[in-house]
Amino acid sequence: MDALNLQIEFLSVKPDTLKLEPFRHVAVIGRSNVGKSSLINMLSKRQQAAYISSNPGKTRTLNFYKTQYPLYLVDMPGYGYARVSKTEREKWHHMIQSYFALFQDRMLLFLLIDARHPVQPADIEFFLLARSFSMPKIVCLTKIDQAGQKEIAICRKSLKSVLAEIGSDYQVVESSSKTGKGKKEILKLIAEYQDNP
Ligand SMILES: Nc1nc2c(ncn2[C@@H]2O[C@H](COP(=O)(O)OP(=O)(O)O)[C@@H](O)[C@H]2O)c(=O)[nH]1
Ligand SMILES: [Mg+2]
Repeated sequence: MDALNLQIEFLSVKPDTLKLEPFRHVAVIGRSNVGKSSLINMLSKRQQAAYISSNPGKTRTLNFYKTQYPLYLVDMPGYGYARVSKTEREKWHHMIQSYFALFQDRMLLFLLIDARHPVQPADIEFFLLARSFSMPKIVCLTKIDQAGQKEIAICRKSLKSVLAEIGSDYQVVESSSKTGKGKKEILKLIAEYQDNP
């Protein structure tokens, strides 16, 4: 598999089970602007498959893409954007919780973290939320092309200590949607997940 063949399926503000076929999900989440849509585009044949927002905090829907496996790739709404009201934040929380609750037994989760910075409080909040759900989880350090070795080391160190503290275990990969770094490895992880009974 050298790329995913993405087909936009539908957008939904709530995980709409009626419209979903019984496929597995690969969900992509992280702070707004961390590079979720860019990563999805990197993995896909059609480079502009996923919508890259010029307006952070705007994507309030779960964006489902059907791939050739078949499998759903899901671009999730970002978190940690400052200019979001409390009500919006609660809605977001509710949507994520119900989506995970419904599909945790057939989902692989990629949590994206910006390699240029240490893990942020909003990421820690998400780690705590995700801890209650059973799906396999992978951290992807993004924007590696723009991060110095020292920054990457600081990011990895803070990640390690947060994960140790909350008792979670995540595999870690690195990516750059600019250079294509991580593309092969991530496609392989997805293929392995799909092949696993
Ligand atoms: N240099 C660099 N820029 C990136 C990378 N990934 C995303 N970006 C940029 O970061 C911004 C936000 O990306 P986007 O994919 O929309 O983030 P999202 O909000 O998480 O979906 C855009 O301007 C992208 O071009 C990367 O790996 N390297
Ligand atoms: Mg996006």
